[in-house]
Amino acid sequence: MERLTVKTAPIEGQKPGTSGLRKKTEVFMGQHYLENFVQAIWEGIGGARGKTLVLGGDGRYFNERAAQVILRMAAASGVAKVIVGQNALLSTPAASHLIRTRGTDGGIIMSASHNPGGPDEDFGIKFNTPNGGPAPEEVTTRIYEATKTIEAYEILETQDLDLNRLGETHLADMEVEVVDPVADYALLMENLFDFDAIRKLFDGGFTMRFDAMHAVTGPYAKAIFEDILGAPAGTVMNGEPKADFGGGHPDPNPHWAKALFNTLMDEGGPDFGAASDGDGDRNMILGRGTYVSPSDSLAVLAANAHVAPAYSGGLKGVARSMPTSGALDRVAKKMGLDCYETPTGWKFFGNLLDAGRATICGEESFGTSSDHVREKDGLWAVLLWLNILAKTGRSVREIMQDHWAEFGRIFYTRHDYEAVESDVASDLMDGLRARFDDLPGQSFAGRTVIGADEFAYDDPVDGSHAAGQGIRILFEDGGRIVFRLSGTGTAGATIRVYIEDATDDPARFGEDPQEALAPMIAAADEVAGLHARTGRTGPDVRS
Ligand code: G16
Repeated sequence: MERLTVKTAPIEGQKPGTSGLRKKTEVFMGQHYLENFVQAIWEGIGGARGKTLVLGGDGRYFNERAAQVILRMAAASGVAKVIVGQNALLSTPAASHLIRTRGTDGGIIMSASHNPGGPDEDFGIKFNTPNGGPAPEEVTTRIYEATKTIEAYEILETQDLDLNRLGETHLADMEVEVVDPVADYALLMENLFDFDAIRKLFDGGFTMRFDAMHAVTGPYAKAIFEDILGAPAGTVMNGEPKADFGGGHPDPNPHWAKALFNTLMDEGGPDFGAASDGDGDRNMILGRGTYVSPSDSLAVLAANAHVAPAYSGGLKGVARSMPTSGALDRVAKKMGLDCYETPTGWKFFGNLLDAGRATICGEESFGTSSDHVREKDGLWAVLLWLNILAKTGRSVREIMQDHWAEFGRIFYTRHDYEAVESDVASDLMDGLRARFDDLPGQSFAGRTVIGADEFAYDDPVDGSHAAGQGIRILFEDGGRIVFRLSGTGTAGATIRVYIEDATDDPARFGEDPQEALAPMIAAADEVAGLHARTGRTGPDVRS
């Protein structure tokens, strides 16, 4: 085994986005691309020597090859030990859990999350810190700086390791432990929730369909729902992880999980439906004839978490990303809980969770979780819903009706305009910025603006400041439109338009959100010139 120092040069564009570095797979497979970024991670975390790291990914195309390269680079740079999921698989929440329980120095997760996979699709890498959470901006900035000055990287020249064989082995002086990716995580879930109550629910004939979207959650879902909780075989659909996610887009929303969505909208469909994304950190919740928006799901989970053993003592506080609806705030107010508003990106919740200021966090982008890990956790959300259904004996539809009756309803939708030319997207944002002072008092589609600004966040724990986190336009009567450019896309720019409007009128609770929000949707187009500027007649994805 020879240790090589390979000369390289900086490659442009290795700046981590909302969640690590995401690029086209062919870019990642280009000469030195992966190696440069991994070497920059070592620099960004103060060197790799002597560290213990976790490694795993969502199984997309290039996952195992990348793992072999990372292992050889880790060994060459003096890493003491790597704990790697079998066949280089680990869901993001399972990786976060391993990083924490094994007391490691962090981990590398290979995933582009909900983005499609394959040679012509996307790949990604992110570093998580010893608390199990995505690296904060201070660390990703150091990594990015290192990509701009890199001159060489270290790597071992040796054969691939057999990552299918569980147990310990060595790569030069580095210990490699190949672990079952599911076991520790399943145990964690069993400790958080009332599995007996959920088992009884399934014994009583309760029906569920979980769409793993041919992504990493399949083996976790089969083990937990079918083997441990006794749901019938077939409860998990698309449970076989595939390198290209079966040609699909592993994004659990009504658009990309359409087959599941349609099954649940049928009055003869199952009682409960859920889906997860490429790396298992997102979730979509459905009941028969009922779609639960992620913002509502977060609010329902916060309001009812006490039925699960792990949260029976109450919550320390809650948090949501800024574009997420105010449904959570209403719950927090009534329950006397602190409610934090953070920028988009799970990394911003880390300090609040570590400091014990929040127990449950969530985002409109189908992410919810608690302080049991430092990532969002798709199966956690599904299991908490199951625990609530089991304990209350109510259906998903009834739970939503009860919730709105108690807290009022906030209609919510997100419209995404994908692969817009970057210049067009930034002009649109700049155009709005230039009008912050003029907008208040003006009316759009019959709704009057009362305020406009750009969200910035001061972390209450470490005082760090994050500016430019989304443009907010507030309307009278509680309506809000947020414009933001996605930080996870890999082609052009994605303009996200988040639209919400509140009602306390019970006669309106049953309305379809797209219809209820029609005036606000029109206002969003009018105020930003969305269609005129982008040349589109509507969004690519509505969720
Ligand atoms: C990541 C982040 C989330 C964020 C989402 C969308 O999720 O972890 O916090 O909400 O991206 O970000 P953007 O709006 O910038 O595209 P995931 O599931 O892709 O890792």
